[in-house]
Amino acid sequence: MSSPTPRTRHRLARRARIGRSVIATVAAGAVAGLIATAPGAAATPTTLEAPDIPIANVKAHLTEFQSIANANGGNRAHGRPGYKASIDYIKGKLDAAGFTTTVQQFTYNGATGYNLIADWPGGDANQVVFAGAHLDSVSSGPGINDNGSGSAGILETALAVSRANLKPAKHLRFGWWGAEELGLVGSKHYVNNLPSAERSKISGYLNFDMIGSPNPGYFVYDDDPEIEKVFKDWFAGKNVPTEIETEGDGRSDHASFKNVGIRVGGLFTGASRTMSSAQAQKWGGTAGQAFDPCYHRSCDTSSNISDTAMDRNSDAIAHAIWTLGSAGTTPEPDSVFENTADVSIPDNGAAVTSPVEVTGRTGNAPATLKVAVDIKHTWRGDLVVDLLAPDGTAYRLKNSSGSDSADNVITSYTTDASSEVANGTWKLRVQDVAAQDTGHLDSWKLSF
Ligand code: DTR
Ligand code: CA
Ligand code: ZN
Ligand code: ZN
Repeated sequence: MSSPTPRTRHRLARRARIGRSVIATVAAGAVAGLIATAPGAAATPTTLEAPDIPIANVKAHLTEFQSIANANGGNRAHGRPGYKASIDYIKGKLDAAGFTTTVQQFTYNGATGYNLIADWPGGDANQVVFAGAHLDSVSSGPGINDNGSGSAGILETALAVSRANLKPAKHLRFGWWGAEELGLVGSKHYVNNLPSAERSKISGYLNFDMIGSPNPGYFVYDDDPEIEKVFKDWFAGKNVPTEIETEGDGRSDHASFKNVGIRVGGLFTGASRTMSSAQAQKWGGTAGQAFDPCYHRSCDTSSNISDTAMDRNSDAIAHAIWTLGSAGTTPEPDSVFENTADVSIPDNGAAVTSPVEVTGRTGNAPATLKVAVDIKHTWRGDLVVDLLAPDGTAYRLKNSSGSDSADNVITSYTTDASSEVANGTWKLRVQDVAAQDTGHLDSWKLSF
């Protein structure tokens, strides 16, 4: 292959590169691949539409909470039998639906309290989308709106996840808290006992406390802007105006998560404050009346619910779970698998390879697998470059070209590797197919 007079390459003896605490020794094709990974990425961004949450199912849970209160002294308060019966009801539904459930006990005011945590198997364990609601009532009543409504809304959403056999990119977790009415006791206990490494995996906590008020307002927490937007956009799509929840932070369990730096959001339909005439105009409620006139009273029963508000908010919860659970809503840094060891490329000779070991991925490689190469070589037209999948399948990245006399191949390719299992030993194969002009592979990396 005619080529300019090859420059003599005074290549300094390149010591093996020390990269990210692993030393790779230089040898053609027999290199211990260097693995450098950033926190895990998610799978291909897919946001499926959430299903409608059947309001009849939600109401059935509220009816059950009412029955439990009726059978247990009229309430479901911390330390009372009605609370534990509520936990057992929800746990039974979730165990039957395939969730991994955990009951976390704590003691407060001399009584045993319970948190119920339910994990939907699968998804990126490093990105947890968490929906929660307190399950306890005050001792003066059954607490159907406060907070059977939030508890039922996330329960039916969890059951919808199971019915759909959803496989979100991120990991889904649901929580029902004890003793919120006594000072966010259960959720504080959970967060305080969660190692910081586990806290950092929670990409967002969504709180639902009073979402079925009989004279409802539609309030969206104005904490994390991304979570807020997911809710506001959904309501806007339903032509339901929303307002920012202004009853102040600290008023419910999201505060336990926010206080340790976790992004939070949520929905609220109002408590003892009264609806203004402007609000009544936009929401069709009753001006001058409290959003929930039975707040913390014995009349907070299953008739103390707006079915419209309960339905809308349950569907909004499902939308948020489906949306935030998919990839792409909070872009994560790519997982990068890199080998920086130099490999000499014999002039007009045999192909050489350089491996990387991909680990920790689930499923197949993406349809847009990024391959970045850095090859120092005069007259790059001599070179053919392939990506070899763990099963040996070759993906051609670069053909040789007699006319391409420029130096070096420092570029990125994207290839559809979606038919390949992600984990395993991937290789870059480089061959110089023309005499004269030589070079070496400097480094290469795969980004998922
Ligand atoms: N503290 C909640 C009711 C409540 C009052 N303001 C807000 C704001 C946001 C969520 C909930 C609330 C309770 O009594 O459970
Ligand atoms: Ca619905
Ligand atoms: Zn309350
Ligand atoms: Zn509440």
